[in-house]
Amino acid sequence: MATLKKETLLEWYRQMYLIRQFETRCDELYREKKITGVYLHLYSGHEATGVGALAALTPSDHVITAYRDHGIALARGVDAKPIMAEMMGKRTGTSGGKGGSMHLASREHNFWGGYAIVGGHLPLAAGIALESRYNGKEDVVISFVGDGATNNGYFHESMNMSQIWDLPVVWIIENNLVGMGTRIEDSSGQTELHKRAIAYGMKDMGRVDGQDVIAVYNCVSEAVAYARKNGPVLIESMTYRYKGHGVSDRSYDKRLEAELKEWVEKKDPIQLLYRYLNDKFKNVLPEIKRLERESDAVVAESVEFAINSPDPTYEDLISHVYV
Ligand SMILES: Cc1ncc(C[n+]2csc(CCOP(=O)(O)OP(=O)(O)O)c2C)c(N)n1
Repeated sequence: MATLKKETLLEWYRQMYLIRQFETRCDELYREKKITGVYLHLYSGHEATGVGALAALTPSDHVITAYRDHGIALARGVDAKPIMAEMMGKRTGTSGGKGGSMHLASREHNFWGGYAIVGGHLPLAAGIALESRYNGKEDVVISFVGDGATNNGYFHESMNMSQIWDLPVVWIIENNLVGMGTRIEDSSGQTELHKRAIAYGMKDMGRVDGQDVIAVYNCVSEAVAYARKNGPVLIESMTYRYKGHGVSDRSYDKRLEAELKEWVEKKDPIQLLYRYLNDKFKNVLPEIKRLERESDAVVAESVEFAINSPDPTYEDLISHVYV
């Protein structure tokens, strides 16, 4: 395994810190009713999975995910300003303000969303990979999927088709142990979700510590290289959701407080990388602090931009729609 440069690790730290700050600010803006809508799903706690995985891709590869998509968009390099504007339903948002937080997307970044229907994006991931394979391209698709989606039909159909057609997809299950309020052991007979690969004859990459950005990067890099040449693989990234299912879900299950505390105190992905950087490199702290200040400014500017952006017009409302 190649040794990772200090600059690379600092860049990952910057991205993870930016995502955390962005999500924390979104939470506040929702309470202030500047971001509206029924749901807003925060990525806090999951940062190392998104950042480590996307670091294994090239710009021409593809990314798709479900509704917990803000962190994925940021890790893919989408500018924070149009993301925040989309949260507020503004015209300058990534989807012209018509999608909201669950429907971020950027063609320029080969980032295809952002989907609200659980598992609904999985056939799309297979379709994007089919285009790549059919046209003799080398591009790979990373498709994130929640543990709660692994028992629905979209999941089974997409896994199966991707294997039959040797499609270049890296399926990454983000196992945060719960789908809304249902624990994985109450919804799955087999709780080691990576083992689903066996049923499809697919390469099973096993479990990875989803809080360790380096471990995620190493695992996904190997998976991407395999998928580019051979076909699909399945990875299960073990992670944890720090907030309720969505920000309107304030009733965090009290029974989970001890579990949450344990993950935050012992396995926080940002703290783990912070400690690693400080142990490994001399005098890295000023650089870390500079990145934190810059990221704080990026978030503040994105809020400013979004607040001062115009609402969509009536013409916007009736454009880009089929019917
Ligand atoms: C087809 C469908 N069924 C049910 C829902 C309601 N729903 C939204 S999120 C969710 C739980 C999904 O959990 P998981 O896939 O583990 O993702 P996480 O929220 O943990 O990121 C459910 C049941 C939905 N949006 N779509």
